[in-house]
Amino acid sequence: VRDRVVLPLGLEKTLTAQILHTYETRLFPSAESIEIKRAFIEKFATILLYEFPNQQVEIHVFGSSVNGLGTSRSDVDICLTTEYKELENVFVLNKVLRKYNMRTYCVPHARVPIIKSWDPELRIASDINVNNTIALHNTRMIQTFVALDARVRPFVMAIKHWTKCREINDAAFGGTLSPYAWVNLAINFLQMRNPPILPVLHPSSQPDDADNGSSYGADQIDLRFNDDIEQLRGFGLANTESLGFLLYAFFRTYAYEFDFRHQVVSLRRGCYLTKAQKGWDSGRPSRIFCIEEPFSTWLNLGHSANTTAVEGIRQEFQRAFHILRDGGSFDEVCEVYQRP
Ligand code: 3AT
Ligand code: MG
Repeated sequence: VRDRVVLPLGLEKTLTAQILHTYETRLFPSAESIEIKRAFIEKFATILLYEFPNQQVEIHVFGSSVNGLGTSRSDVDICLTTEYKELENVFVLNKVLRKYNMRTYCVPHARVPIIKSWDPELRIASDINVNNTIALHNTRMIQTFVALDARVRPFVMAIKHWTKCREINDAAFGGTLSPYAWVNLAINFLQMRNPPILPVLHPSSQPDDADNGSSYGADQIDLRFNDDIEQLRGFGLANTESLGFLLYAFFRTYAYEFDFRHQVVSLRRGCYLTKAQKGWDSGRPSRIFCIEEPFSTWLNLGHSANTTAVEGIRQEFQRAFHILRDGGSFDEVCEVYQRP
């Protein structure tokens, strides 16, 4: 494997062009889709105002529709903030939305309870939570990374696209990894290039690594990170690797180099930690593929994938790597998965 580190220059250039082509023609969100999202937020705000005229309820949009990594088909992730505690019961809002013909269902027992809604008029899906503001911070963190180097957006979107086509991007129903987990993996990879393309944004003082979360409540999370884009701009310029090479190296890394048994991906630190360091070496089935959540560091974003799922994901990395190594195209890599 090691002697295949270099992708022939011709292939690298072709691959870069293919990624950019897919990015520009299929991944970059259309003006129309952005307008639909805006119209949906406006409609939602009107409904809230009408239904809860005496309560202050604020709408915050997070996730891929604002972090720069969404496509035309991405859903809208919404966080409502309010002092009106009754709204924290997802069934309350669920009932309201149904009055307006939204198709909805509740996921009340998730770590973050949400309402999943589909608006048949505007044809748009959304996930709505109430008063869970942590994702607003990690959204701003991802926005910051995306702004720092022109390669980040097409690189991460290409990976998200591949995971969707290969059906390995569904934590809740597919038992694989969430889009957010994949984004963490992709950004950490860019931090670990030599020279690095992306910096570490978080302060080096750490919550106790081996902590299992018991002493950290949601209100005690350290939310600090460097979001000074102007100061950080140009950080990755010493690295001149192309998109094609980066994608090839990404697949190779996770196909053959990353030590799933012992290593933990940490975007917070911009490196790999060990499972032992984090106290994650007990062999639990939720700790096969370890990706540390950058703010809530006791959470493993890979918890949804069990041994079989991780084996399937590794096979996908190997498949993608082999296709590119043998001169195949990005379209072949992203061929829609055919169930056996
Ligand atoms: P799509 O474009 O919708 O596929 P996305 O980037 O919106 O991808 P997700 O739908 O997985 O990603 O999640 C939406 C946001 O929710 C992303 C992140 O800000 C937050 N989030 C998701 N999972 C977690 C988690 N385990 N811990 C903290 N925040 C999370
Ligand atoms: Mg989303």
